[in-house]
Amino acid sequence: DPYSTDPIRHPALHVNSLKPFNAEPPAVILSDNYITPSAIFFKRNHLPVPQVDANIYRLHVEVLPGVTPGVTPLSLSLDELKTRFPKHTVTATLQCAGNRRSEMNKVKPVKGLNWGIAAISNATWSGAKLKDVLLAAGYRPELAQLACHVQFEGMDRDVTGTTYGASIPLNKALSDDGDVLLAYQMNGEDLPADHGYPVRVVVPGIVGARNVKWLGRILVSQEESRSHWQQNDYKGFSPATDWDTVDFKLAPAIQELPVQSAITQPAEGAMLDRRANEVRVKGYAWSGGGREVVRVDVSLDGGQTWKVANLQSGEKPQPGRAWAWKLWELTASLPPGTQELEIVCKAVDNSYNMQPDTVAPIWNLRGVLSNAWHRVKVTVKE
Ligand code: MTE
Ligand code: MO
Repeated sequence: DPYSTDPIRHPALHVNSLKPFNAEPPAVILSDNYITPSAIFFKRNHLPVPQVDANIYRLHVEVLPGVTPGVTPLSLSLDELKTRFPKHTVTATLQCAGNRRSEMNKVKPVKGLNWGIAAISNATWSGAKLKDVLLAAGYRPELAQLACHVQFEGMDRDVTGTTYGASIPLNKALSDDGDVLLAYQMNGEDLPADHGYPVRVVVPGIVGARNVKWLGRILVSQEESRSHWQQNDYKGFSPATDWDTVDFKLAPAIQELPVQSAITQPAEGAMLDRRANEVRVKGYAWSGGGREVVRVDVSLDGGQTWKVANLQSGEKPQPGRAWAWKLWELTASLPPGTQELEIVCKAVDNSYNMQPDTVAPIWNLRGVLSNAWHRVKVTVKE
């Protein structure tokens, strides 16, 4: 059993799949902490967790091999990665493209893990800047004509020996404001096995799938990663596209994610006590590409009337670098005479992107990019 060496996990996690291990924390506890404790941070593995010996670990970096004669591939030990490059720390939210897939599944069945609203978490990551490592590996601005992408290869393998892989645009990797890290720490400690020990890529503002764990190799190239997950998965399609007509070549790989928010408290089906007179609604909001969430609207009547939620005040992010989620809350008086409330939330980012009101128009066969208004039905007990 290739999974027999997988690490032990926190018992509170809701498991979507055991082998490979995929799990999310209970939604009600997700908003208890701005920084998600690593033990309950959602876990999304496609393959068995590889056992990596940090003492013999090497990170291989190649810039346009075959195109740039004279540039020798760089090979770094973990220690060299830690000591040769300045250490940077970034707080960034990771979200799986399949977060909230279960809501799409209710409209019409989709293929994929049936994630609830908690395939998203927020952590503090520390490591070397990818840009610094690429420069050390021989990248020079003159090569910008030839190179377009940075590919990442994981050390996790399927039965045929194929590794997990993904790529991002080279611009994102080279941008001083892109904050792409080769992270060796999560929340101030060594990366846990499930999160990519000893090194993972953290690409703030970009879909989880490109944040490659157990990083073994980096390749600056003319092409995107040839991996299944870059080419034939993690792409969005029209609701009209089905498995008979889908052509994965026609859609771009998901990179920046759209604006998102969800209600973590109260839970679906909760019973509220009329005598309490009020209801406290909590949740998270986030947008991709470093766009900052500037407002969250909450409705108690299915979207007919709205109130503005309080966004947790934190450090003001620099423009274009809002990598972390915002937790929000609203305490509202219970409307008189109603036994059932439909609580709804929707977020707005600083490009005034907003979430669509319903799921059906954004439904897609793979169940990705599920970001419709989040709706929670609760009852009021007299
Ligand atoms: N990297 C490797 N090597 N193998 C994987 O299976 N899964 C990806 C990404 N990086 C994956 C990977 C996906 S789809 C997501 S959403 C994130 O890791 C999840 O990161 P986490 O498990 O740290 O939450
Ligand atoms: Mo994912």
